[in-house]
Amino acid sequence: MRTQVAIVGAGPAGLMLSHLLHLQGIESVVLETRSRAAIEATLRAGVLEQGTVDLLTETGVGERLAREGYPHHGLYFRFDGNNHFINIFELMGGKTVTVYPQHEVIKDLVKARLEADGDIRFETENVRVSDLDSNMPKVHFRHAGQDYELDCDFIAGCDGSHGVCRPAIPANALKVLEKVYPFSWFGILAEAPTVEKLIYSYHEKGFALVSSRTPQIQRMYFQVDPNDNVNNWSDERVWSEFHARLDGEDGWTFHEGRIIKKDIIGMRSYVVEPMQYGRMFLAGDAAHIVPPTGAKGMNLAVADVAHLSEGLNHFYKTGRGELLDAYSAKCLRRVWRAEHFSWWMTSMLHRFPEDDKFQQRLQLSQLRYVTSSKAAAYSLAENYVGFE
Ligand code: RFL
Ligand code: PHB
Repeated sequence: MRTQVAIVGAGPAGLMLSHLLHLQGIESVVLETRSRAAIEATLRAGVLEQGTVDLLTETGVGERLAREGYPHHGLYFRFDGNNHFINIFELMGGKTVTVYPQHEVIKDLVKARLEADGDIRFETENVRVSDLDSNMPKVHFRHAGQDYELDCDFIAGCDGSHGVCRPAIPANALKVLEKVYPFSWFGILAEAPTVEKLIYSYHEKGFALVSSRTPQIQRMYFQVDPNDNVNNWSDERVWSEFHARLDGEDGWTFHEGRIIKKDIIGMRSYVVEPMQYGRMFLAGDAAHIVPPTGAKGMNLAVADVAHLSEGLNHFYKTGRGELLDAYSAKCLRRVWRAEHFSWWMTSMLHRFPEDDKFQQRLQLSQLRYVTSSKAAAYSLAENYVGFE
């Protein structure tokens, strides 16, 4: 088998890359270990930056997003028992974020690829990459009971944080930079009427977040110990924890409803440098992880593959590799901005085990500053909406 670009992983990075390459007349094959039903049902991100929305729209996969997505004109920070609004839309002159679940983006991209006769192999096994520093790298895999060797010009490692591409790079060719946070997020999905804004809450008992998926499905999180277990949390205990952290003197509260999912999400930052080895390029979570506080992960994945597709297009049009050579450095500038923003949001909003009253006063002072200074709010808004 042969193709121009072999793409490992059908997450937002892999599918969007395949879609962008197709629009430029470049052939690709996407290999995915899970089934179509599984990738279309996995609950992940919710918040899309303006640039992500624009790219999906400009490339013809934004129709349902325009109909079913929820542009959020701002966000609330909740502290001192009150909500404090940051009007992102106004600060950014009309740019904003949109809530549209990641698995809906996946459905739209899979549909677009299959309608264009794109080659996506679901449920592949034993995926392995080789010959990365030659001009003809290979991907080996098993599909529907048969073993294949896929020759290609380039490999895109879009296989997430637990994939096979990054570990195939010799350790001495990569720098790994990592930070693990001393807490996790306990997340729920509940059938309850949602508030139309995101609410990031700081409380002595710890961080909480109110988000949504649809007007009737609420997504909420609160900070827990990283060793905690979903089974420790009955529905009653979950709601009472949300009330303890969210109820305040302003009388604002949220709706309770039937809890349809509970999960615990680890919090870490991780970056590999460079995002390339020979003819293999890493994109998305395969190259970097951010804690979810800044809502950046999927947006970074999409930004990476936009650069990668430009580099590949330039290569096939001109035979020159300078944009591909610049790929890693270009992506890493944005990645580190997002790493910093996510770390900053996380540090401002969570309780750390070593916190003392001094630290808490600093966090509150920062929150008051961000919600009362136009300069500070502007800085937050331009990062939240996506900083180039
Ligand atoms: P993915 O989505 O993990 O996709 C990788 C795909 O590769 C497959 N795979 C393999 N395929 C073939 N061979 C192998 N050996 C393979 N190994 C793995 C996997 O099955 C999978 O289908 O990576 P990608 O494409 O880089 O996308 C990254 C995003 O999924 C991730 O960054 C976001 O979900 C992060 N994130 C958020 N990002 C945002 O931009 N906005 C948000 O609001 C936001 N909220 C979140 C989030 C992530 C969360 N969790 C669960 C970590 C909220 C949460 C709770
Ligand atoms: C979500 O809706 O899942 C979500 C929203 C904002 C974040 C993280 C996750 O910062």
